[in-house]
Amino acid sequence: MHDLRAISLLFQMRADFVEAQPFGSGHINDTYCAWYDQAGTRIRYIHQRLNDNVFKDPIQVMENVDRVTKHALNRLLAAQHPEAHRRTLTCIPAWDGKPYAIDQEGHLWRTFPFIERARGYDEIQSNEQAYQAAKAFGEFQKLTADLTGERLHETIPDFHHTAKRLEALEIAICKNLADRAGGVQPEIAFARARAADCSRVTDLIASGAIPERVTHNDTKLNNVLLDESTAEGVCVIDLDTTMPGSALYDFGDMVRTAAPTTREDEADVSQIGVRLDRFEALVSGYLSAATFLNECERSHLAFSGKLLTLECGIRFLTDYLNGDAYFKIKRPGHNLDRCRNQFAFVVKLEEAMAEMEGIVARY
Ligand code: ADP
Ligand code: GN1
Ligand code: MG
Repeated sequence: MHDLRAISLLFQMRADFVEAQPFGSGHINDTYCAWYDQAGTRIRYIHQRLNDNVFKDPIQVMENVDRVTKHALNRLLAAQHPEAHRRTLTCIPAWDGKPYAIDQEGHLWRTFPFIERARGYDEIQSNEQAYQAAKAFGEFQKLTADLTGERLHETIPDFHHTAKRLEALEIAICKNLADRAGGVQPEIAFARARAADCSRVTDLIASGAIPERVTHNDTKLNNVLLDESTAEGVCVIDLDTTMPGSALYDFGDMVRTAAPTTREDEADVSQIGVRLDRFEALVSGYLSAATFLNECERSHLAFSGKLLTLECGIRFLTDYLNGDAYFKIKRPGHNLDRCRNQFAFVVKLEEAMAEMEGIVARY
């Protein structure tokens, strides 16, 4: 727990700090919800310490976030949206006017108004949620498509280069830093057997068949806040990886997180299956907004779910072998449970692939 009162003083809050608690279930940043007293009314903000082990250049991350959020707000204000400030993150400036502040230890913090009457879900509850989440991420891609100016920074180079993720796994196996490789031979074999899948999308991008687009790149279900009463997608959050990528990375990660029957760390893999009704809701919601996709992208939507799940499983396995240095864990073996869960879901997706492709073809 950091000293949030001290952090709050770094920003132009215009309200009095009351208290703060750790918040949310993100795997990367340190997130706090802080209550303030603003002239007698309680309001809350999110304070976040960016993970600078994951993001090697935090200021570049904030340059991207600032550009994207200002662009979104300008669009909403131009359209006279009655809830413009609820529909996008907005960075509260620090005293020097920058959208972030650096603490005494040199770590970067940012502050966002808390998006009220909305929430993110670690586990999906309805097809309507899947539809709305996918529509919101599709609309986000539409919004970022007309960002003007320089190319966004690549905040994590090769983030979704799945073949390079497999190479990183091979390096982790060789180094065997935590002496765990002996216990995960079936998982290693599982990943290696799918090497050809790993390079499929990057090859299509290299050949020009699939265009580079500005994408979110971390479209897990809890990175979009849905309205508590209507389920409408209110605000896309966690913009740290918004950068050039492929639409397939975004759709694939929605499938990974919104189409399984369990959450991503369920250890009982016999519980895991594909909800085809959820998948259909994702396709329908996403395509209602992402009207810009080309034929090659459309024909890989079903495959993208398998690819992103495989990639995430490879990343969890790599982190397990490296001694849990990247993802936050809540119990010993957590990354291995996550890896086994993802690989079990890959198997289920492989079994359902023809049906999923049939669903996409119907839209
Ligand atoms: P991480 O990269 O660690 O996943 P996120 O930016 O996704 O960090 O934030 C973690 C969680 O905090 C989110 O899943 C969401 O529940 C919550 N959260 C983040 N920003 C806001 C906000 N502006 N309003 C309400 N909740 C938020
Ligand atoms: C991380 O930050 P969060 O928890 O939304 C990770 C994603 C993974 C996801 C797996 C920057 O997402 O890439 O898919 O965990 N984010 C980063 O749950 O690595
Ligand atoms: Mg997140």
